[in-house]
Amino acid sequence: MRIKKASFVTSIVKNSDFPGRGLDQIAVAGKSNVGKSSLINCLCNNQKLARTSSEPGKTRVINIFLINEAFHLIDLPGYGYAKVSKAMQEDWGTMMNDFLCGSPHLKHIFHLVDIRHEPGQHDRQMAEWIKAAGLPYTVVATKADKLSKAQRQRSVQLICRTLAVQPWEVIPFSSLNGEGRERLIQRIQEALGLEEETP
Ligand SMILES: Nc1nc2c(ncn2[C@@H]2O[C@H](COP(=O)(O)OP(=O)(O)O)[C@@H](O)[C@H]2O)c(=O)[nH]1
Ligand SMILES: [Mg+2]
Repeated sequence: MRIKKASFVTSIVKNSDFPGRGLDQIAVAGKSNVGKSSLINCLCNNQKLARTSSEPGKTRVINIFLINEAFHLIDLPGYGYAKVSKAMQEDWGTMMNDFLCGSPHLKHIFHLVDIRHEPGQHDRQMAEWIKAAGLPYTVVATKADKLSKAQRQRSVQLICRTLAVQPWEVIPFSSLNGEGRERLIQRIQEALGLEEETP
């Protein structure tokens, strides 16, 4: 599959606010600042599509993008930002669970974690919710460009242990140099049951 066309559709607070024309959905979840918007821009080859920020914690809405007129790519609100109040953290939990359990069109989740850090409490929580909802997922280890090959291997092992996932469920990724991009597109293709394109 090639991503030929990508556009912003809308921002919502609950999935039920978005009829979505019955199109399949692929969602991107992870901590604030982990690189969700950058990943969406990298997949779509459009640096201006999703707004990225060096200041974490800004996105409290679900942003929806339409890809190839065929499916929706969904930028979920980031979590784990220290300055957010307890009430807001709880809102996040409700929002996430509504989303994960309430969308029959949701086909796959990319769960992003920073390759440099051990996944934290919120990451573990998110992983549990995804598994509990029975959704197919891929753990994406972002900012892979920041580590050497050897460091990276150790990090992926730590991520696997902390989130209780298998190494083949983790894809190292860099939005800076595009590493892992093809594998993610492959995952999307499989999740949507699309045919391989003949060149
Ligand atoms: N080196 C590097 N920086 C990245 C990568 N992905 C995101 N960033 C930076 O991390 C910051 C947060 O990225 P953003 O996509 O806004 O994160 P979000 O809050 O999860 O949407 C920005 O300053 C990005 O430039 C990556 O793969 N490599
Ligand atoms: Mg973002």
